Amino acid sequence: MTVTDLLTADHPIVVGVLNVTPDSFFDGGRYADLDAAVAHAVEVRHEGADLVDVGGESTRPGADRVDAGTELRRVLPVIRELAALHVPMSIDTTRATVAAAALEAGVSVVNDVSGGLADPDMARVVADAGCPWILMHWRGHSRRMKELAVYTDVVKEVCAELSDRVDAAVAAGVAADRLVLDPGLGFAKTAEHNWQLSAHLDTIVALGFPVLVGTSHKSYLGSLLAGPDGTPRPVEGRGAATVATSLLAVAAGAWGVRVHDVRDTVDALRVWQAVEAHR
Ligand code: PMM
Repeated sequence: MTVTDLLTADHPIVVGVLNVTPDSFFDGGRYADLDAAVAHAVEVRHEGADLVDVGGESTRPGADRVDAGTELRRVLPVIRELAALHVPMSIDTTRATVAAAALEAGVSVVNDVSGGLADPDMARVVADAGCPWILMHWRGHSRRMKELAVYTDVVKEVCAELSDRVDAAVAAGVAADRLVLDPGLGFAKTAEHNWQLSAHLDTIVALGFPVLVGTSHKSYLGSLLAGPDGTPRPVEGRGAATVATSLLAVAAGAWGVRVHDVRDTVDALRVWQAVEAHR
């Protein structure tokens, strides 16, 4: 499947997460070793991931930034090996230099959690490459995320802020049919904001762009599933909730979902597709 086909696919897109970081909240440290990272990406591809999203900087709330050199040293060896194995990839970065090097090394999609806000050069890199650009809703880097979670009407504001990012991307020369929008669940959002956005995902879908949703193992699922003493469900125990939120997102019109548990998500989406085929 070419990248263009990916954006117009007639099945829900599954993006498998590969964080080559020591400190991501779920898979941090697991794939720091090159062989482990490559093996995991090949596995999630076999499980049905349409894209493997390679990231070299943790975006968990409160995380400190790493420099571009560190990010590149983490992601480039993995990207080069996976490109040789023809694994389709996106690069999860907010830096234009990292995106450019990753595109050069073989990724075909840029996943920018800042929606182009963090680096003024990102739009030019994407426009020059002509590649798809996932614009996530974002209000600031991880350190400041919590204080930025203030909304009067979260659905309206996220739609308006995403539309601003679309306008900026198009003004910078990026083709509108290359854009994917993402509400950015967990990024400058409280649990209540995440649930509001999930409940009104159709409003974001109505903006007319493919919509990607990432709920995988995020902390609001841990809060929802807290035990009787209020202790959040640990990250490893949030798999079924991730499948549920991902399935609901697709049923509400999402183009794709970004998950760690690719096999379970693909299975659930196959069930959904079988039912849809009988409507
Ligand atoms: N979430 C994370 C990282 N990158 N990208 C997009 N487009 N959407 C997301 O929701 C998203 C993302 C944080 O999760 P991780 O630490 O498990 O990668």
